[in-house]
Amino acid sequence: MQQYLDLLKLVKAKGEHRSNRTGIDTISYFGAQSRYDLRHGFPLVTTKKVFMKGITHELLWFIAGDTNIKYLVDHDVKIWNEWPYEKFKKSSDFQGETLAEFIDLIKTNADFARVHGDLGPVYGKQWRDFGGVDQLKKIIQEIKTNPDSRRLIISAWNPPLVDSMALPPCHTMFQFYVSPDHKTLNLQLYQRSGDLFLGVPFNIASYALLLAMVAQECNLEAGEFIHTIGDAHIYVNHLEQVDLQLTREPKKLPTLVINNFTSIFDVKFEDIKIENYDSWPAIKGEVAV
Ligand code: THF
Repeated sequence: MQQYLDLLKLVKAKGEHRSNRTGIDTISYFGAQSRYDLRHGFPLVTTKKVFMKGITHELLWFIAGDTNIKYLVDHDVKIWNEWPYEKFKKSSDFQGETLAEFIDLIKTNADFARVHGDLGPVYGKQWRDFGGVDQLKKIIQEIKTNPDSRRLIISAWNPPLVDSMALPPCHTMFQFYVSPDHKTLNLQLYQRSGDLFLGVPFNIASYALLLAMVAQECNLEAGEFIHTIGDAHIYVNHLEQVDLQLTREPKKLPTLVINNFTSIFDVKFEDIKIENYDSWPAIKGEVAV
């Protein structure tokens, strides 16, 4: 995964210091593109340990059309916890609960989870029901029947609904491209904003897994994942972690194995395996909310 290290280096070298809504400044570079060929291995960052379990659950949660963090919480995936908690703190039900107490309520109280665990019409909703359109089903059908199409697009950016989402989508739209010989499937993502240290390793692995699953669904080989990022940034409180990563030599990429595949719509978590993942140790970093 030299490409990921090159991206970190590019932003450090050419980025500009910029402020934003979170209060933690970034070094930002506008308009970056990286390419990952799945035929060379599964693109899971090796210069720190990446939590693939969380990535897999999150993707299955998107595909299911779910927007409530309860599924993630029940599977001990914490990456979305802060956003509903921020919403809850502003609600009339808030009585000074800590984040841990809030998450415990989501786990144990179904009514509470229904009301306070929802993120609004985020990714899952838009992929499966964008104003009544099941984009994922429709595009898979198009790939199968009209592979030369240049309209194989799925958008999570729904302007009338953006303000009712807990967080407007970062990965806003993606497009598939089938090779001229109709053998290989490629995917390009346009991500409006990318937190290079925390989010981007998740995003790369997530879309690579999505590409692999859609390819399998369509009887195609998974080719390139092309990652285009608008505001590609490093939070200033992640600079030390980034420098540590840049001292580490990338390791050989792992391989993805999906067992018992029948359809992308009923893949089980247990059937998705990353084999031979050899990584450097984890590196902690605070998420800006
Ligand atoms: N907001 C910010 N500031 N950064 C993001 O990456 C981000 N996301 C999603 C929505 N808003 C964001 C949430 N995705 C982690 C990883 C992905 C996230 C949020 C947080 C994270 O903290 N990862 C740690 C710990 C993982 C764990 O063990 O729980 C890590 O070390 O990877 C981008 O989509």
